[in-house]
Amino acid sequence: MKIYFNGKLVNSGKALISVFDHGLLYGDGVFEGIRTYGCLIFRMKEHIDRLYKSADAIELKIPITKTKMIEAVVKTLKANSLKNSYIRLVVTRGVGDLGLDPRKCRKPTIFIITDTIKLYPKEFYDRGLDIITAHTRRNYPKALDPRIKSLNYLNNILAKIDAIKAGTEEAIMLTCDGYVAECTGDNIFMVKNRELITPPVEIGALKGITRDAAIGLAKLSNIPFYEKLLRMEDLYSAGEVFLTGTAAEIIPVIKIDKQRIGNGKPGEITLKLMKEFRELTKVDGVRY
Ligand code: PXG
Repeated sequence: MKIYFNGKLVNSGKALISVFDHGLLYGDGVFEGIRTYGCLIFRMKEHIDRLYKSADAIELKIPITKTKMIEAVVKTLKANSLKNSYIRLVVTRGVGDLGLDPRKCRKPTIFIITDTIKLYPKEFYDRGLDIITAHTRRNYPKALDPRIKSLNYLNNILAKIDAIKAGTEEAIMLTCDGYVAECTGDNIFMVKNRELITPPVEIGALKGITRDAAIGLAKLSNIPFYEKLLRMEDLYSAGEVFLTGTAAEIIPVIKIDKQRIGNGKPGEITLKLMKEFRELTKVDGVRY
């Protein structure tokens, strides 16, 4: 497998990070997870824009232009003859010394991994997910804004451990004030009285590319949509709940904390959006 590593394509065994890289020492860096459907890179521009925004937010200047970055992604995909793949784009602060000082890192490290994608089994989509509320709260936005897709995912990993211990696939993370934020690697939506509702990202959630796509599809179908602060009680009493994410796409949730959601089956609006999203993945993106 070829990896793009600081401007060159190298064999995976040669794509090695220094132990002094601040991405490793401090989680000081940003990343993106992008998907290709056939030879279409889904919402490539949006992912690249979010990467540069995340970098900006941590005052990390990516040394190549967005156009060069897209070329690098395409080059890596082609070198691995991949279709229907997963792209991991990573930019770290680079090699520094053992101190925190980012000024010691003179050159950001950029690497791109393209690989096959690991998906939830089909029955999860047919039946819906059974999830829990994590004990771990989402990062406080004024400490580390969850809108930054940084390499520091320990907050999410701790919540993922909560999910694993409970025998579930995902966990809902609440803000420090107890409002629903998102899941460990997915955004969350509910449907009530045929209205679609999701928490605003400002309270502490990633502005998911799939989230935006789902909102766009709902608007096209004239499904009333709004952002609102949600408590767990709102989710428990929802007619439908679903998650959105690059890997998961749109996936129904039928149980939260052992409580049945709606009639315990994927809901009508969820199924409609799932179907429309799959159509969208055939046309929305950059071809290579
Ligand atoms: N919230 C968080 C915290 C995420 O990490 C999403 C929402 C959904 O965003 P997108 O843009 O993908 O719709 C994410 C993204 C993984 C994995 O392996 C998960 C994500 C990204 C990359 C890998 O579980 N989640």
